[in-house]
Amino acid sequence: MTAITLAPGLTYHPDYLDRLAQQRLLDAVRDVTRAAPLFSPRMPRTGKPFSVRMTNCGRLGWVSDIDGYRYQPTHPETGQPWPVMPDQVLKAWQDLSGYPQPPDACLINFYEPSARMGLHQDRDEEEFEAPVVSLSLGETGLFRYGSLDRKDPTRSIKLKSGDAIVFGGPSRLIFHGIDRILPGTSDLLPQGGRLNLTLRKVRQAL
Ligand code: MD3
Ligand code: FE
Repeated sequence: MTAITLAPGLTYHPDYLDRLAQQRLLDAVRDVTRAAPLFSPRMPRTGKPFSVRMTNCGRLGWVSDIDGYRYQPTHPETGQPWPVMPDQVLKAWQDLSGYPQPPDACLINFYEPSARMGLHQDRDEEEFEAPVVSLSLGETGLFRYGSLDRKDPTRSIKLKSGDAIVFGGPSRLIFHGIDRILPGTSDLLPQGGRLNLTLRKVRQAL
């Protein structure tokens, strides 16, 4: 399979999942959202809702509310443990991460056509030696990434349904975000929108 190095530690795998694998992953995501419904995370301090809705699977899930960002073992609204990570997700991690332990968390972001995610760093994890693996489904997202300094110039790439991207090593803490969703770019999700799964090792191995 083709892997394109965009920067040290940043590899892009276009069309990593074929259409059948995308459909199977979508079915697995639907199973997760039935048990752990999408919720609207809120900005710390202000309580303003994100435009992206989220859920998680795996032993830990990322949540955000007025008290802050954190990983926790239960859904913020149902109080239930997160569903187990689907086998397909674990297999993608084994294949792409080069990391010896399984991920602790799989954050599932759902973008309606008008949703976006501002430029940020992912640093709520304790383990930065492990990469973050991202899988995209549905409509194309215009993804922007920069460097370790917010003020540095950025580049953009389109993440389309089935694409995978891995951020490790010197790219693990780069600024990144989703500027917008490109409408009409996929028929995988009948109602449109985009799903992104990010697989993470959160806790350091003992
Ligand atoms: C670079 N998600 O959930 S995926 C996020 O498409 C997030 O939903 C975006 O940023 C999305 O935090 C971007 C690509 C991505 C994911 C994790 C990263 C890029 C990353 C972690 C470190 C550096
Ligand atoms: Fe992020």
